[in-house]
Formats: sequence, structure tokens, C-alpha cells
Amino acid sequence: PDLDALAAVCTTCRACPRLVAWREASAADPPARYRGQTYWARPVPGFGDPDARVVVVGLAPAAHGANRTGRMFTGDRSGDFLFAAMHRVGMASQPTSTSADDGLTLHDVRVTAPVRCAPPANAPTPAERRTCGPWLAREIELVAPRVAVVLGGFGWQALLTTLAEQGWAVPRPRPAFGHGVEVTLRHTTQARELTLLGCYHVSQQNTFTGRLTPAMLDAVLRRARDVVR
Ligand code: DU
Ligand code: SF4
Repeated sequence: PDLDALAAVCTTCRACPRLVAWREASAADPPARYRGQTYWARPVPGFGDPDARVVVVGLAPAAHGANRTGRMFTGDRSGDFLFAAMHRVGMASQPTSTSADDGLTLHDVRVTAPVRCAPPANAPTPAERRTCGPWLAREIELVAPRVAVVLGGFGWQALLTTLAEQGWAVPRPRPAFGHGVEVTLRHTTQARELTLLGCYHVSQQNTFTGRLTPAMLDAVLRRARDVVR
């Protein structure tokens, strides 16, 4: 219920003028294959199990993916790669994620992003990252995950900033992002631990070139499950 309320408020946000313009401009100019579809064209909230012990932190909605379907990683190639892996390791009820009403459920996992509106060139500005930070912070607080699988350096930096602000002891200098990097943080006042697992982003740039293979992603997801076990 709290997460539903958070999603309801989040989806009305218009705090970043450039991204509000881009999410709407993308909706107004779909590629041929999506012509005639009604785009979501709003902030995209987190999706999945409200009690998840594992969160997957991406970057931002894709203009013609989540910005179209209204669900994280849904309706684009990145999501195809991610949800197929989640299904192989038993985290997702089906291998595909095509629309918000396709029946997909996630088990013990939630997918979210540090920036919730589609940015031009998949590149939010530092200011946009800061502006959107409280939405991620609130979601992390409500879900209280044990593990965060962080897809790419942008999400890594954004999450560490959020966690530091929430009272987690983040080492200085900050641990650098890398595929396979594993860092366990302690909270300064609560008896909690959170393990961050770095993973190359599931974008086509990485998956088409073989920089991130299905086996590599499966291994990170399996490691996430081992940590919570
Ligand atoms: O309304 P709801 O049953 O809380 O589910 C909202 C949304 O989250 C629905 O699309 C299924 C998904 N979900 C999930 O993926 N995994 C869960 O354990 C519970 C809900
Ligand atoms: Fe609001 Fe985040 Fe979208 Fe900016 S990116 S308008 S802060 S939801």
C-alpha cells in the first residue's frame, strides 16, 4: 500500500523540465512499429515484489520502452535481456515483458531506476539525478532490500549518493563501479546490511557486443540470491 501510494505520487512528478519535454516528445514521435499506441509518457515507478530482498537498479526509462509501456524495462531490448535472465534463474514468472498487463510477476525482486523519466540519449544530467533521488530513496526505504544489483556506473553513483544520505556508511573514496564488484554496506544506526553487486548495464551497447553475456548476468543474479539465502 505504501509503495502503491509512492507510485501514485511519483507518477505525477514534473520536476525536471527537460525530461518532461522529452518523455512527451518521444510519445508524440513513435517509431513506425509503435505508431498508434498510447504512450505512458510519465514517471515510471518501481515494479515487482513489494517485499523483495533484491532490487535491480537501472538507469532511466527508455523513450520507447518503459516510457511507452509504463513499466520498468518493459517493451525494449534491455528488458528482453534482463527478464529472460530473471526467468532462467527463477526470479520472474515469464521470460518476456511486453506490456504492463502481460501478467508478469517477479519473485523476491523489484526493478527500479534512479531517474524515472526518459532522458535524451539515455543520459540524465547530474542535476536531474539529484532531483529524482528522493523517489529512489523512498522506495529503498520502503522495500528495505538486502541486495542491490546495480546495472551500470550511473545507477551505482546514484544509489551510493542516496544510501549515504540515508545513513549508510559509504566508504571514502567511494567504491568504484565495475562488473562483478561486490560491496557490503552497514547502516550507521540500524542493524542492517546491504550488498551492492555491480553488473554491466543490459543495454544493447553491452549485450550486442558481448561485453555482457547472458551467462554473466545469470551469475550476478544467482550471486544476489546466494547473498540473501
Ligand atoms: O497490485 P499488486 O498485486 O500489489 O501488484 C502490483 C504489480 O506488482 C503487479 O503488476 C504484479 C507485481 N508483483 C510482482 O511482480 N511480484 C509480487 O510478488 C507482487 C506483485
Ligand atoms: Fe520527477 Fe524524476 Fe521525472 Fe524528474 S526524472 S520529473 S524528478 S520523476
